[in-house]
Amino acid sequence: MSLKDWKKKTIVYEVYIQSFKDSNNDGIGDINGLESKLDYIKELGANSIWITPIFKSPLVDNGYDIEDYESINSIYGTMSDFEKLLISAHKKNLKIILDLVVNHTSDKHKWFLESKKSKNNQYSDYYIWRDPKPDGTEPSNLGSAFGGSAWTYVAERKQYYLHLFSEQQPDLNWNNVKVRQSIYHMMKFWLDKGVDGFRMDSISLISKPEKFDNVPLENHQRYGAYYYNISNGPHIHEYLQEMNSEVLSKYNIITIGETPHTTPEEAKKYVDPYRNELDMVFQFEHMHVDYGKFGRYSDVMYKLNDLRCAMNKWQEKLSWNTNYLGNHDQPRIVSRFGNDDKYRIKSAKVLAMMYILQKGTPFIFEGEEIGMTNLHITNINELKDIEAHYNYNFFIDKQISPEKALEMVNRKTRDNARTPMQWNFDRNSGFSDVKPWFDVNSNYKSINVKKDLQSSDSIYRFYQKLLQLRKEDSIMIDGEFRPLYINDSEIYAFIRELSGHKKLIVCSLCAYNKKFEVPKNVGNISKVILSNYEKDININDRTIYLKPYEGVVVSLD
Ligand code: ISL
Ligand code: CA
Repeated sequence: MSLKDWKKKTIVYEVYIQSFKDSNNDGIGDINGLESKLDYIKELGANSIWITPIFKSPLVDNGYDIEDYESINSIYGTMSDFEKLLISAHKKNLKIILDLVVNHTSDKHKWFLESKKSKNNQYSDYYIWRDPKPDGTEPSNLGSAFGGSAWTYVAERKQYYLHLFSEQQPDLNWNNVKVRQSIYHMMKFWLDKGVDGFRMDSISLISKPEKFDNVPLENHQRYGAYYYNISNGPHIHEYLQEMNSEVLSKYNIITIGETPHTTPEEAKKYVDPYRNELDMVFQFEHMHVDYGKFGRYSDVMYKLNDLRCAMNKWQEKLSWNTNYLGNHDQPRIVSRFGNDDKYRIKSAKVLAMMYILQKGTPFIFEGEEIGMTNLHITNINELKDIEAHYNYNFFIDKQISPEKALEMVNRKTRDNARTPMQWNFDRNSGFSDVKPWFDVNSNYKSINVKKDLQSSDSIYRFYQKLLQLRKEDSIMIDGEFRPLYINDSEIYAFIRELSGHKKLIVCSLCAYNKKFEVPKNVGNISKVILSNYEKDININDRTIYLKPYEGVVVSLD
C-alpha cells in the first residue's frame, strides 16, 4: 500500500488568511476575500488550499493561539461564510485543508480558564502543570520558542504551566484521555462539514516527557531550546495512531504533520502507511542552512551545497516528501535563496523549478508565485511578530548595535512573509481600500499579480507551466529522484526517472555563466521541455551553457 493517487497529485497553495484579500475593507484579509480569489489559485495550477488558522483567537500569535476551536474568528467572517467557501471550492475541485493547532490553546480558551483555577476541577489536568522547585523557581530551565522561560507561574494553583511558545499559548496535556477525546470530537466537527484535510501544527511536540530535567544551554542563553527532549516524545506515535483509528481513517482526507526537529528515521514512522499515522510531514532541515551563532536570526548567507545536501538527504530517505522553500514562518524565498534585485524574476523561476520538480507534494506560499520579496524596515516598530521583538531586544542586551540588530531581525523575521498580497497597482496593492493590518511592501507597483497576468513570461506564468508539467508528466509524480553534480556550489541538478524514461533538471543559482556537462552514463539530451530563458537556450551536444539563474528541464534518452 502506498500513498493514494489523488494525494500524490495534490498541489497545495498556502493562504495566510489575514494577508490574502480583504473583502469588507476593514484592513484584514478574510474568508470572503479568499473565496473571491479561488479562480486565481485554480488557474495557477494548485488543487488544494491550506488556510492558516481562522478560528476564534485573541491573535497573540496571529491565530495560532486558539480560544474556541469550533467558531470562526469574526474578523475573518462567519461560519456560513466558511461553509460557502467550502462549497465554492469543491465546485471548482479545490480541496480545503485547515490548520489544526492542538499542541496548545490560547490562555483565553475556556479549558485553560478553568484549569488555572484549581487542582481539582474538570479541566485541572488539561494542561501541563508542575510544582515550583523548592526555591520557588521554574520546574526546569526549558525556554519557549519566542523567548524567555517555557514556564509561567499561576498564583491560584501555586504551580507553573508549560508553554513551548508564548505565555498565552499553554501546552495541552495529551496524556489526558479527555483532552484527546475533546480534540478528536472537534476534528470530526470540521471533517463532517466536508473539510479535506489538516496541516497539523507542531504535531511532533505534543507528547511531553514525564519529568522535565534541566537541558543544556547554548550560546550563553539563559534558557534551553524549547524542543530539547520534547520533539517526538514518548507517546507521539501512540497518540497519532489513536487519532488515525478514531478520526482520520474514517474520512478520505489528507494529513500533513508539521514536525520540526525530526530526523528522517523518525519521520518514516509518521508516514509509514502500515503504521496508520499521517500522510506526509514537513521537515525543517533545509530551513536551517543559514542558521549561525544566534540560531535562526544569525546574519548568515546559505551555501547551495548545504541546501542541496539537506534536500537530497530527505529525497533519498523518504519515499514521499513535502517540497517547500517558504511558508508564513520563513523569509521570502527569492530574497533568501535567490536574488531579489537584478535577477529577481529569473531566480524566482529557477527556485520554483528546483523544488517543485522534486519528488513529493509541492507547497507554494502566497505571493511566491509573483516573486514577492522581504521587507526593508528602518525601525523595529514596523514589525508585529512577537518573535522578532524578542530577538531584537535580546541582541541589544548582548551589546549588538541597533543597526546590526535590526538587520539581523529584518533578514529572518516571519513578518517578511506576512505582508499583504500584492494584487495590483492601486492603493494598498488592491488588497484593501483602507490601511491594512500590516503595511503593504513598498515595492508593490513593480511586483503585483495584475502585472504578472499581463505578461506571458512572468513568474506567475512560469509557475503555471511548471505545475502543468508536474500534473501531466507521470515522471514528475512517480519518477525516482536521482541526484547529480552533488559537489557543485552553484548548480542544483537531478534526474527524475520512471520505467526507463528520464528527465533532467538543471538549475543554476548564481549570477554568472556556468557550464553543465551531462554525464555520459546518464544519457543524451533529446528534447528541451522547459526553461526560464524561453527560446534563448544554448545547448551543444552534452553541454548546457547556463546563463545567470538559468534553469532547464530536458528529456534524456
Ligand atoms: O523553523 C521552525 C523549526 O525549525 C519553526 O518555525 C517551527 O516551524 C515553528 O516554531 C512551529 O510553527 C508553528 O507553530 C507556532 C506558530 O507560531 C507558527 O506560525 C506555526 O507555523 C505556534 O503555533
Ligand atoms: Ca476583512
